Amino acid sequence: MSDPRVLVVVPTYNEKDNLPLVAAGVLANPNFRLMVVDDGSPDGTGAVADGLAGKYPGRVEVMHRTGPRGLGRSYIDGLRKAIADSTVDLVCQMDADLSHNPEYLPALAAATADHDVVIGSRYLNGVSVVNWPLHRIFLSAFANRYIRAVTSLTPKDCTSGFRCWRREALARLPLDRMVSDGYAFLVEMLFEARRAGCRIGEVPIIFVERRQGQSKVSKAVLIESLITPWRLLFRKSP
Ligand SMILES: Nc1nc2c(ncn2[C@@H]2O[C@H](COP(=O)(O)OP(=O)(O)OP(=O)(O)O)[C@@H](O)[C@H]2O)c(=O)[nH]1
Ligand SMILES: [Mg+2]
Repeated sequence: MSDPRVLVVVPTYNEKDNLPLVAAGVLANPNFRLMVVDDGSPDGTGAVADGLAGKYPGRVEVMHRTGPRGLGRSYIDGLRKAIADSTVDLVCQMDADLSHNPEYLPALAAATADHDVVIGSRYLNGVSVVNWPLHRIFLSAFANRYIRAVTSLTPKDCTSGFRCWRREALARLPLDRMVSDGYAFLVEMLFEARRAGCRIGEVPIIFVERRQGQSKVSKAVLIESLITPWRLLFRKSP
């Protein structure tokens, strides 16, 4: 695929200061477009996204969600729309808090030449995470070992939200039966990707902890990520 057309889907909740920087990084690549999926952020991120749509005509679309918020829900809505867009070859997903440097996007996109989904991975060469307290590194490293042990998924970083999919591979996932909403949603996507026969690859990234804005990691999300691998394992194929 020479010069693939790429749509980058970014879920946002209270990221008004980070989003313009992410947009500039994404749109520095000529064939890239951005879809912001905002969950009615109280800090006005939705309006900032609308402003970016005006600043970059035809290259930024904004989905304003209402009703219950959630990372998984937002991804399902955004990715459905991306899958239906036949002008798109590759669909990327990434966080809006600058932990995922947009400069890695071309490398992720290039690696889809021989993979259906490519993960921007923190754990390929040891641990490449900047500014995380030690307990957070242990938690994430443990979570990944646990997930791989239970599900026998092979990627080193199953909870990374930085990914690039071939659109037609993404279209094979049964998004309508996905059940989880936090990080677990990301694991569930990989689980279903493997089941759908997708070739999963990884490229190394350096992950930098957010500098602005607040973390949304809750106890409920952590508990969900402990339970979900087992749920997936015992879920029958369609
Ligand atoms: N639409 C939407 N986006 C969300 C929601 N929760 C988090 N996000 C976004 O999802 C991405 C990842 O969330 P983060 O809060 O950064 O999660 P994290 O990286 O585990 O935690 P931090 O340590 O705070 O960075 C960011 O772009 C958030 O703005 C939500 O409920 N709805
Ligand atoms: Mg983050």
